[in-house]
Amino acid sequence: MHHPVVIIGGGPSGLLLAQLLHKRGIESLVLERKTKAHVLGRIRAGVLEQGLVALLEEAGCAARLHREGFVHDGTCIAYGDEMFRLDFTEHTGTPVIVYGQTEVTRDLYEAREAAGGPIAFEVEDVVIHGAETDSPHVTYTKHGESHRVSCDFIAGCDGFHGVSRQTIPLSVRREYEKVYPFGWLGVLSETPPVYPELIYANSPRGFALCSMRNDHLSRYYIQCSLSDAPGDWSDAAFWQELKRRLPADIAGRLVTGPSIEKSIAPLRSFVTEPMRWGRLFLCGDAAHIVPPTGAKGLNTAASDVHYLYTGLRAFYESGSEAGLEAYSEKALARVWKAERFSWWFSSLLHRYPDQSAFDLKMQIAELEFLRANTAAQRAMAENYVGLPY
Ligand code: FAS
Ligand code: PHB
Repeated sequence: MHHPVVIIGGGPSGLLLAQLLHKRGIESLVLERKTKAHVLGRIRAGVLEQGLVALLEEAGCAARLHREGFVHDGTCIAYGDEMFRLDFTEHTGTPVIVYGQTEVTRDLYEAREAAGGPIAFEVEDVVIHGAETDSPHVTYTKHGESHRVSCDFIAGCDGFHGVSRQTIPLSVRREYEKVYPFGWLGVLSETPPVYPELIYANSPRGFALCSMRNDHLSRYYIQCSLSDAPGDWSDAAFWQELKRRLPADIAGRLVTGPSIEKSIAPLRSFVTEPMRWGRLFLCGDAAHIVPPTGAKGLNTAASDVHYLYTGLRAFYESGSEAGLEAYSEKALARVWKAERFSWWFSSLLHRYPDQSAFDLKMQIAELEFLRANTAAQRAMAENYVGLPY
């Protein structure tokens, strides 16, 4: 069997690339390790940059997003009982859209199925062969049956724990990592959001984030110990701790309720270079991870997809390999800026175990400077709404 492009991973990166290619008549095969239900059951990102929205529009998958997504012109930052608003649209002319990654993925699956694009679920033992040659192929098993697919290119969209990055020889790969000494305990609850915009909070007890999915579905996070497990936190304990990390007037209006999802995500910054090896191209979490503080994970996966889609389209439509040759350098240039912003915003809002009294004073001084300085607010807004592709 032959497919022009084999896409390993049926998460948002893989599905978005598959749909964009399909719209240009470039067919692909998507290989996904899990079931569709499992992929859709993961609760992850919630904020979309305009660049990702534009790609979803180009893919023909943005109708529900525009119907149900929330346009947010700004966000709030709280510290102690203080809170100020940072206006994205005032500083950049651009808002963000709050619409869950689960829904993005659902819309992409719906488009893939409508287009009749092949997806193999529950695949196992995926192996990439000959990536450094002009005739690579991929083998995998499904329900005990072996498969071999030849292709022109392979897109490694299989996330941090996938096989694609591992296919690039260690002698070629350079990896950069920072592991944060805490995680995020996230709760999804069928309750109205506590505030019409997101609230990022730096409190003496640690970070907290108030987000949402719609008027009746809220998403909250609190910084927690890496030794915590979701089962260690009752709903009552979570709500009590969240309230203690928010300004009193916000805490007083929090509507609590049973959690319908509760999970802990470790925080790390990670980048692998290069993002290409021969005919293998890494996209999204397969190549890089950011702490979710800056809402850059999904959105940086989107810019990778944009660069790879553009390169593949030029190859198939005009025989030009320029876009593919430039892919890794171009994608990494934006990845590193997202890594920096995510690291900076995480450093500003979280409490670190080894933080000195001086370090704390620096955090508060930076928050006060951001609150008062237009240039600082503009810089943050430009990063948050998404730097140019
Ligand atoms: P994904 O990991 O989403 O998808 C990869 C897919 O490949 C998966 O479906 C996996 O099953 C499949 N796969 C893996 N190995 C395979 C193999 N060998 N063969 C076939 N398939 C294979 N980002 C934000 O912006 N905000 C957030 O709040 C946020 N929260 C997060 C919480 C958690 C717990 C995690 C892990 C990530 C979070 N992220 C967040 C980042 C997240 O949204 C990612 O950036 C986004 O899912 C990236 O999409 P993909 O690159 O498609 O990777
Ligand atoms: C979310 O709604 O899940 C979310 C929003 C903003 C972030 C991280 C997560 O920075």
